[in-house]
Amino acid sequence: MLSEIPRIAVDPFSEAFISDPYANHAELRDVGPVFWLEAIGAYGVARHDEVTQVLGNHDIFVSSRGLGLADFSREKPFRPPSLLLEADPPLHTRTRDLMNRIVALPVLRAIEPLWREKAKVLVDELLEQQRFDAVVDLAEEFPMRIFPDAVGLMDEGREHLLTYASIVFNAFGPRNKIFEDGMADAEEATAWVAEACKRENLKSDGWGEAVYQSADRGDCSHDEAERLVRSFLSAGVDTTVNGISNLLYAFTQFPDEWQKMDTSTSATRRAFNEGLRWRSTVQTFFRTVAEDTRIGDVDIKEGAKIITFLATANRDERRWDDPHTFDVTRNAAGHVGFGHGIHACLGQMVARMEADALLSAMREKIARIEADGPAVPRLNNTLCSMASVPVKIQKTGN
Ligand code: OVM
Repeated sequence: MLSEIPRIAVDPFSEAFISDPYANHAELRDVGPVFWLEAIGAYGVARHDEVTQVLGNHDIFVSSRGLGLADFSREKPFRPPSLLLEADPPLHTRTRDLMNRIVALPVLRAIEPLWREKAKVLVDELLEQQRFDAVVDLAEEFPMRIFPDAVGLMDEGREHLLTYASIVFNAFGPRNKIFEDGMADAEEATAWVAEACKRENLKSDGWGEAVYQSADRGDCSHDEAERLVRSFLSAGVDTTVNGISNLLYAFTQFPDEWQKMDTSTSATRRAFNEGLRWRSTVQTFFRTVAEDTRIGDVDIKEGAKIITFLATANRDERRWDDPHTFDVTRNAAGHVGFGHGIHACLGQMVARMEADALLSAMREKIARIEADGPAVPRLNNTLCSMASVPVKIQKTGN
């Protein structure tokens, strides 16, 4: 019964909340297993158990009606829906299988040496300075040096990628000031992305062209291929940029963790996973309730929106020991920073490989990494994003 549901006033898309999301998370977890958010007119789940339950039940908590506050069955989507993110089976099964093959392990293995080489080059450049900005000089720089090339994007205009992604991630929230502020360069960025996804503008050896070759084989239409390439551009850059930014921010907050990580893939992999748990890049995603259901003893009606607080679940003391501590030796497997269930991040192996390459190159040459002034957040309705993380480093061997 509705009256039994805890109702809360917190607005997860207010500037106050987004400027410091972790300050408000305990209330979301503690108020109950499921709650009603007055400010946005949606249900919420913030504990690890309920978040995985909702995400695991994709037939009831559907994606095709949008991953944001808007219900696509009633409101026009902000852009033509993603054929992966904003799709349910059977469409999702077909597009996901196709895209899984494009970023399959053998493909990644083949490209890994190049990424490791590029990571070393970037780290050598950074070592010439003792202080740098871990966001601008590193977290934005590294993915931009490798990912657009892997997709085979045209060279001109790649700077629009970050603008476009921040618009897409803002659009999952309400049309608030954060969204409007991000729309300043929207037209140009959106037009560039539309051009960049066309087959004639993609290089012949990249993942983009590989999607079109799947279409040639009949796995999807050529129009669908264009939209699937758009998914690489939407989800592949800002996510890894902020994943790396947040991880380096974690190291500035827990500087003794750096030495506990060695250059091995098992160590860097663990650290990156723990970084995503401790400070999750994608903070929230919605589902829409496709048929009347229950969570615990709460009745939930068809058509309701429900927001899953992924980042909050990743610090749930019911699931994790000492959850607010960033511990590179922790096994953070089971975190929901990459989501959970059939929609779990398609690019997670790509992201992990980027992080491994970068962390191992850094750890080899850097003995200590510390904050060099206050970090500056960048407000986004969905992403936990950083504008600046100033750091100072000590090289190994001196
Ligand atoms: C897409 C897409 C866009 C944003 C995020 C995302 C986290 C996917 O266009 O498929 O996944």
